[in-house]
Amino acid sequence: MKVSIFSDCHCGFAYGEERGEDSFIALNESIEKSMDSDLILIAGDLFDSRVPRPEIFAKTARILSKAQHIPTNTKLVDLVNKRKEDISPLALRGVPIVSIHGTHERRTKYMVNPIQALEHAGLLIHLHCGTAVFDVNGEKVAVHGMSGVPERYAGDVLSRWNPRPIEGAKNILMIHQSVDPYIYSPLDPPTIKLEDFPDGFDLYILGHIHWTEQKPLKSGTILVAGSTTYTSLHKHEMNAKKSIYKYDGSLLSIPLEKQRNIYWSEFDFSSDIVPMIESKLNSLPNIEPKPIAVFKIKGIVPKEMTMPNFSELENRYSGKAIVKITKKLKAEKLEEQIELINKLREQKLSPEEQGLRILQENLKQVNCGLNVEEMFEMLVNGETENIYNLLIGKKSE
Ligand SMILES: [Mn+2]
Repeated sequence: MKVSIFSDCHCGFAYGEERGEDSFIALNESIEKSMDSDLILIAGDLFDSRVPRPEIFAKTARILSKAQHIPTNTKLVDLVNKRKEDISPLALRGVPIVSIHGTHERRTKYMVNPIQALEHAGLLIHLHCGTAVFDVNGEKVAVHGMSGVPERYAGDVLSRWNPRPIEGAKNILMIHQSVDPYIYSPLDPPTIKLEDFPDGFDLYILGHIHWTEQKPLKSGTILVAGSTTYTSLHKHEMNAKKSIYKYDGSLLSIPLEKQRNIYWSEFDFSSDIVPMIESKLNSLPNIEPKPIAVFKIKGIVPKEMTMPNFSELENRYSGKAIVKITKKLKAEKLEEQIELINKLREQKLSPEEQGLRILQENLKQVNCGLNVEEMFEMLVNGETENIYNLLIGKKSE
């Protein structure tokens, strides 16, 4: 029995930009490297957004469909908290794919998220607080999946679900959350700790975190699956190449060869900062695809010095690398500029996200205790009647 595992492909990330194909190249390589497996597990954030445009959805669907052309002896034999009629027999051809949805794909329960849409299309099996048991040449594998929920509810959802290992099977538990000590964003603190995972599973898979790690946990092993491509860049991601994993009782990591190399440098600001960056850039090998060169600069810019033109530097070397220079610099006249840039960056949020943020702020003030995300989705869909009923307590969520 061989199970392929990967996570956080973020298909559609930076679509139309220089790195716009990277996510699809990574998914394609992940599927191709899974052709000798009996089952494929995806631990959430297959897509980069909740409503991917048709070009992105179709491209992703087409890549996934390749797994259906490879014959296997994998059979679905049992389901817990999942309806058989929701699974198309088409999804059981070839190497079946089981996926949970992640934070980037989450929509309210009244709506179809893109992972559910792929399930409707017969391309995969979607789990949320449910279990699918497979038979592979007489061996049983039970996949237990909890999709991404807002961090503040995650602990409750997990304990209410209370998954139990299936006897006589290899038991794999897959979730997509921050789990202390694996925290994706300190602004969104976790409500699950590693020790809160239920006992008795062979493998615990954690999506959401874009760097990778594995270590013993309880009766088994935890795999922090990491992402298959670079999105926002995190220092921990520099430690290992982007990979998929294969599990047959033990874990094997299979590096993705087509992902970009990444180079990470940190400098303190000084008068010769530009030549320092240039010399680092000049030393990079000329390779395809172009590597990503990240520079983090911190320190204080003396009053008499003008700020070097870093974007000129990024452009000048754009033939050789994708250069990302980020600054944490202090200088009086800079403060205002930085504030403006931050505001501009904020404006890159989609109108939906902007709206959600405003609604969140307003509801925080009235302290009404309603689920903001769900309410916002309903607003977007013009379901004002539902909201009104919720507000006057006529209908429970
Ligand atoms: Mn992610």
